[in-house]
Amino acid sequence: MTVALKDYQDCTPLLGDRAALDAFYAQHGYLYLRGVLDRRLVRDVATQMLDGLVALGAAPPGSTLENLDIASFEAVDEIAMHDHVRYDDFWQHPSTISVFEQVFGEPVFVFKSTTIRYYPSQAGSEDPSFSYLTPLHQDGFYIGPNKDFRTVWVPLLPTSTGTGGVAIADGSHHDGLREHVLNESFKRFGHPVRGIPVDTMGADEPLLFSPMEPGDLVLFHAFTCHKSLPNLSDPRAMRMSMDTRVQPAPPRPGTTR
Ligand SMILES: O=C(O)CCC(=O)C(=O)O
Repeated sequence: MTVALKDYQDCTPLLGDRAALDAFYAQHGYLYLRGVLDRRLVRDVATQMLDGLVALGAAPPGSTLENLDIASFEAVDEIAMHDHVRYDDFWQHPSTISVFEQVFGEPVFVFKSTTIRYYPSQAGSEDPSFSYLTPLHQDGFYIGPNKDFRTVWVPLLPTSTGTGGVAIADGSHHDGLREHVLNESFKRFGHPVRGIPVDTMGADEPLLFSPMEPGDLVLFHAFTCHKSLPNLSDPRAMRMSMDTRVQPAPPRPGTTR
């Protein structure tokens, strides 16, 4: 039985209202902003990902963003894909930085590391594999030492409950770092990863998910619990997204903030 998840709350109307934006983030541990990124730039990254999948033989030549499909995520050389997708041009673009600075209210530093995700539908698959997805976890468990970064998650193609994406546990950042236990169902570079046992979550921390469009973003706290939702779309559609981490920029030498 699939349980319908509640929607993310749209925080776009709060942009420009510093106190309201900060209050929502402090209470919920995330912000969902719609249509704030330059869609042309997002499409450029999507096209680079498409071109990479074609160049590596995962998708047939002539594939378009509208009909793209691949047989398997795991069969694609993820390291080689990073040579095709110029995500830093996107993250460092003045229009993208300006959105981050509105959210943080100060200059930002964008991490040099990005995860790129190109997940085909596994609807009807006889032997579906979801081990490359993420279990429920906090990025602050994996990344440090500082915990003032926020994860920024961006769809490159429209997402839906079918294609999946990232589900966020509302308000789950409040209790700090949680225990993560080894979970053999999920692997990264062949090794099992740690996750938060789902039954430890509170009733007041519901999982949220909303369909997203290119140009939207969802951003969340280092301690916000979240997990992948699988791509089971039917009709088949690719899930293409990327995520990085952003934090306040360190003050320049000789200056204070
Ligand atoms: O995109 C996903 O499937 C999961 C994202 C995630 O776990 C993360 O950004 O840490």
